Amino acid sequence: MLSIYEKLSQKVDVWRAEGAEMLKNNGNFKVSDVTVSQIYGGMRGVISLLCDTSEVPNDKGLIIRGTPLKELTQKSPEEIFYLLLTGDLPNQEELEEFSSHIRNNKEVPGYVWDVLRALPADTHPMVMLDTAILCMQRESVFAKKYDEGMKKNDYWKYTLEDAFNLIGRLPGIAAGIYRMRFNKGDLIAPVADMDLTGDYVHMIGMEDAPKGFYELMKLFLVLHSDHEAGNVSALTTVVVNSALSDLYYSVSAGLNGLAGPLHGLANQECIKWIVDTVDKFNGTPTKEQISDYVTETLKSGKVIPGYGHAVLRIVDPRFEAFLEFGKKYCSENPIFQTVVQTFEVVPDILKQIEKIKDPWPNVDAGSGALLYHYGFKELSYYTVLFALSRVLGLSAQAVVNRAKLKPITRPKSVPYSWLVEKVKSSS
Ligand code: CMX
Repeated sequence: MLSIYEKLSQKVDVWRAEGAEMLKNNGNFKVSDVTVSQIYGGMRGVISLLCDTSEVPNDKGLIIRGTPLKELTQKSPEEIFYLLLTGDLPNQEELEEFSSHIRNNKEVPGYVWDVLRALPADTHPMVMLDTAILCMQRESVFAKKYDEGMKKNDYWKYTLEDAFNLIGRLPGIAAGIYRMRFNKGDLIAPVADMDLTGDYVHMIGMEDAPKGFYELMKLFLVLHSDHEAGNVSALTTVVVNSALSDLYYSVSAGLNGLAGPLHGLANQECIKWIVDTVDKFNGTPTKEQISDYVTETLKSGKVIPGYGHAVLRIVDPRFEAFLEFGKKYCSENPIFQTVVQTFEVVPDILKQIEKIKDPWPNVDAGSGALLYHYGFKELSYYTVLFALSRVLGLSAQAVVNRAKLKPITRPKSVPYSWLVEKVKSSS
């Protein structure tokens, strides 16, 4: 059996040879044109990044290393991280060796808790998470080795070492934030040989939660793990990491983007909207009532959270996976029933609004109701869970990018006057 470092070393040689060959033979091959609307429209659809960990075709949804998400929902986050990194699922021996790197890094340094305790009591949990990650930068092995003059060829190894440190510690940090921020009692220490999901459930103090909670957490950590490189959190991480800012700097930066309401915070916004609907109508609302509330929300200038996507043009398979889970474990719950009813109502309304390109639910439309069912009612915490999972993809992308010797990211910007001249001169 090869260790993860040996396995990746072999892959890295192949990836570099492939990249060199591609550049040598096709360096000037034109892949896409960019229109003025794309420049104005947040670079939507501009193909300009290479990302092998996952792809998101608009008619299929998330595919991780060539395998559609639907075939991966029973896997553990450790297996998914291995797959994201290497392109293969691990066998039992490989998984054991790989997981040991995560397990050996569970201990959260005391100064992290001191920093978090010093923050104002009403600090958003995402600020706590990003601050905790950033303050551990002093421990980056990559930064230390860089100072010592490591070779470019080795960047990926120390990025991976930082990734193991970060991913090993994050369940404890995320659990600690939950207990601290919402007055749930003392911090709970990790258990040395527990898997990532089990230890997280243990450390938030929910080991006695009703049947299905462990499975939900495992599913949650798998479904949010990666979504190619163009989304706000991934792109930010890619850009910051390309400056050779280590993983602590880059992941913390990326997660600040995840904290926006149009991105990861949508799970918090969505469950708020669903709970408000149930409160307003004293129980599971009828379809007519939901329809009225959707109209009211749109009229007030707000978006319907959990619906629409910058890339997808179908029901997000991640939403479908959550829906399936909910039907199995909490079909009688009024909050979950409202999610189901909303799904039956909202797409038809959004389809009538011409400017909306995707009327379908995304991952954030269903996740919150399931957490809520298990008594996890601290809504502002939900994006932390998204982050706990997304760090797998952000880290894997960084390791692969360093393995492929990618240079610093530096697209070109132009002023308005340049556009005017360009358009004029071509007419
Ligand atoms: N409700 C109301 N209006 C919506 C909408 C929704 N759910 N989805 C899109 N629109 C609007 C946009 O706000 C935009 O309006 P303006 O032109 O007036 O600004 C217009 O329709 C066109 O948008 P689009 O091209 O269809 O979608 P974008 O690529 O610009 O945006 C997204 C994508 C996700 C930001 C948008 O659909 C949205 O705001 N959805 C609600 C928030 C949400 O669920 N975000 C989570 C996405 C998944 C994730 O990253 O976690």
